[in-house]
Amino acid sequence: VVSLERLNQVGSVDVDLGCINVGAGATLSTIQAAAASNGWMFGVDLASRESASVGGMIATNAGGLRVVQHGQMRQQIVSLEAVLADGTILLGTQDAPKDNAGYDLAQLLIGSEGTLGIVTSARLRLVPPDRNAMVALVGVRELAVAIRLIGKLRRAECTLAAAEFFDDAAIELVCQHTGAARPIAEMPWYVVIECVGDQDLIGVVSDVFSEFSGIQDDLVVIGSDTASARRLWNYRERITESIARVGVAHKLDVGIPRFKLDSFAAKVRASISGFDSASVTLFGHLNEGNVHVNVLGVDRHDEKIDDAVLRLVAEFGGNVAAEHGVGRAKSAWLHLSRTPEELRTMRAIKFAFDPKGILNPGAVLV
Ligand code: LAC
Ligand code: ZN
Repeated sequence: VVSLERLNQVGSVDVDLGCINVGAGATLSTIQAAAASNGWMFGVDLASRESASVGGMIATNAGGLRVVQHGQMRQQIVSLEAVLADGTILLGTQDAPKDNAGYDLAQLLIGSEGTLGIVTSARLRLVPPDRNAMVALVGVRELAVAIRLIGKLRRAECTLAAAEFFDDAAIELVCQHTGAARPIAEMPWYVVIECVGDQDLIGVVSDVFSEFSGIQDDLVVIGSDTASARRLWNYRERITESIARVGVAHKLDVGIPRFKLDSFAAKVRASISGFDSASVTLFGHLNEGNVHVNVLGVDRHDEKIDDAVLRLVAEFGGNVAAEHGVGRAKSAWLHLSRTPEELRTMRAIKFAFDPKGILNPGAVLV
């Protein structure tokens, strides 16, 4: 076991270039604070910002709440330092963001879940901070409506910074756990959006909503100051902890073609209702079609439910690991989203980096 916890150095922000060098053990919130105090922002945000380390975020290509605006970890890396299986150190210290000098080894290591090398430090790209922000929570009957809505917001006079969805089971658990009141009448789905920019954001967003026949006025709540925005975000950010209070859930983190989300949700609920005492909560990242299927009430070692959900994902042309990685838990199902040719190529890469198979054995590829 290798712990990188003490590699937690956070370098000074290069204020002109918008970059920062950090050790793999630095936490996301430390990096966010360093960026903010120098007039910059880090482009990735996660609900687990206090505990997530940058090394883990790189190893899993973490996504989180702002992928629609700034992309995943993959898009935030200028260069990496990594140690390979035989002790070789790859020093990617150059500061030339445009770089086609051979294969992109850093991008290959990002998302490889520690199976190709151990990332020890990184030079991160920072982004300009958001100006004004406004948050809205919207109730919709179908996710297809919400997808068309965010398509309009992405073309409006503001920047769509986040678009997160959750079902009624999720909001019910959050209200029970946190004591918060329901923000609007009961609906099949809720979407939290955040828009940023210099404009009159409420005006821009209200115009988009009013042109949009699928959205009723009484199903929209707007948070324009920090406190009300935080209150709306809590309905989304506190889902995971609210589920954990009830029990250990089976968590399937999957990607579904976006206009098939409604039919996927219906099928997955029907499939889970066939398991005694199982209950399901669906939430996730709308613009990426990334659904977190959380199933409670099933023995934690019983993999039948995982198998049923992941096979359904494959039928929908989705992927079995959208942002939490494959690890050991999902490796048996990787073939559902990858062709034999892709798997063969992945095995060849693994063998080239780690012929003895000592790095995170059993993860990703079985
Ligand atoms: C989230 C974590 C579970 O989106 O990925 O809240
Ligand atoms: Zn997520």
